[in-house]
Amino acid sequence: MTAPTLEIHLSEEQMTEALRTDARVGLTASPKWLPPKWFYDARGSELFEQITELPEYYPTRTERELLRASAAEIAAVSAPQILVELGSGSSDKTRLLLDAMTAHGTLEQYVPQDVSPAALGSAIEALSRDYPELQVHGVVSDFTDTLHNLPTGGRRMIAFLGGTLGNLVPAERAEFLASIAAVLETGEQLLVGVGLVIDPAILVPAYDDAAGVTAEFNRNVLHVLNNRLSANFEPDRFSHVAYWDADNEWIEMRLEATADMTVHVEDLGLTVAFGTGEQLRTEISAKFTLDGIGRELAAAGFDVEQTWTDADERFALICAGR
Ligand code: AVJ
Repeated sequence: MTAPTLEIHLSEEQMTEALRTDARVGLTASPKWLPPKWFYDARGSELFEQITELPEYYPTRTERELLRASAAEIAAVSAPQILVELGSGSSDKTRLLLDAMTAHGTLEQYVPQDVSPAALGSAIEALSRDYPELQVHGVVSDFTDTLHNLPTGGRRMIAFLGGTLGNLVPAERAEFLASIAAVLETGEQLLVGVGLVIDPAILVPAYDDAAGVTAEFNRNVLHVLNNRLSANFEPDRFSHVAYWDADNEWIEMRLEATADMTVHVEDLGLTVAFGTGEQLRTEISAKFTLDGIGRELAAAGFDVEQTWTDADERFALICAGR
């Protein structure tokens, strides 16, 4: 077995610097907002893993079943030597692809990328134990800048699963998909998993579970600001809001101030006032129609080769080629 390697492309200092910029911009904007990537410190990644087990949170288990049903076909049509996964987290579902691709006999290298060193470190240890023939090389970075350092030396597939594409706003998505298309060569593919537009009665509870795990995950971004930037947020004085924006076809997570508050962010020398009822936007999670995502992929320069959906059409897995 070859020992897994971990490349830190985003050091703790760079990460804090990026958070400083995002916090300065987002907390002084009106309305206030923060990018969703800051949920994922060790505790946030752990809370996200708990979300994936919740009865209301259908995306993970739906995508897992789609991968189970399609992995052999994906391995046969793409036959990659290198699988790069953006936002890999625990890489748990990806094992279905790794199983199929190693059984198919082509896969040599797996390159998971994630913003959380804690999640990635434990994922690569477990993976290289369970896939001794595979070279496992983890990359800690922001997924939007991983593409500059894409591995070469074999046919590649880039997997972007879990509906994470939906955490980008449309303009960011267009730019990101085009940048993936730009680094892939003819015959290489993108495998993308996206949530589909469904009945809000099912969608909203997936982001507002009865046990309150998503609420705690949402408030975790305030703990991250406290820990990394010496802010003094009182997370328990913010309530969790999951709002379905029907026009934009996305879920918005927000944190609502339950009282008038003044928060100090020491590292920024910034004082921020919240009025009672004021909301801070922490995430958008866009849902797609098959036509819509097909158009976005085509605009970026991809050909949709194959699409898999579950029987209830809640989630889609799309294989798009260059
Ligand atoms: C799996 C990261 C895309 O948008 O569904 C889960 C994260 N946010 N519950 C999603 C999330 C709230 C999530 N991603």
